[in-house]
Amino acid sequence: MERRTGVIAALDMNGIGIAGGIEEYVDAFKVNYPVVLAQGTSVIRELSLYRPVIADFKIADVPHIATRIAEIAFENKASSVIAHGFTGSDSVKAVLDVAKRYDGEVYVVAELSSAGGKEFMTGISEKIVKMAKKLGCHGIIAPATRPERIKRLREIAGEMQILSPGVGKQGGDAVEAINAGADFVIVGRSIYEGNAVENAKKLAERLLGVLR
Ligand code: BMP
Repeated sequence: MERRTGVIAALDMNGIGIAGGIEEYVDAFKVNYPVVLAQGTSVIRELSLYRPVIADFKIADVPHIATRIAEIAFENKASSVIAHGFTGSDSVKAVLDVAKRYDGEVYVVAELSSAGGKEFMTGISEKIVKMAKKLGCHGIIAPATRPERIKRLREIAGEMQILSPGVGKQGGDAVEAINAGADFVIVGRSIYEGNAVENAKKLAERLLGVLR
């Protein structure tokens, strides 16, 4: 994904309602189940007119179902999808095969930013990143709440991009995440709660100085 500001806006509650005006400060929009289940897949198409859209369906199913989920995302003009990696390589490869047909990208969750992410996922995330790299995925999702994990996972990820959620409300800091090795931060509530345009602008300006 092309980087300008390093900010990915997570439009979790209201797709189109929030997007207006923030597009110049973000590199992509990320949509998630709450917004797609409530507003329909057309929200992906509409947002894609302004910025690339990451369909965050955290795909975690057997390969033929993973394939179909990815197809629906790309058919609706997503530029990339997020898949889980704990499913194993067959499901991730199925998603990647679909992405290739659409010239799209696949990002794989290494470990969740929430406290529960440490219970199981920290223990397997390095293996997940190795698998994602071997398969030729475009990037991984690593937690801004634990910059030391971003640093460690960066050593394994090599050239893959790191997208890092958990900034703001979850306790992580955008600059710390970038300095630890993330390429982008994924930010939801700290943008869309309050004045979204002002919040996105401030964040983009803050990151300007630290993007490598
Ligand atoms: P917020 O900035 O409001 O905490 O939202 C974070 C966003 O990033 C949500 O869309 C959530 O699904 C996503 N996310 C996360 O918080 N942690 C992860 O490990 C992976 C995610 O995709």
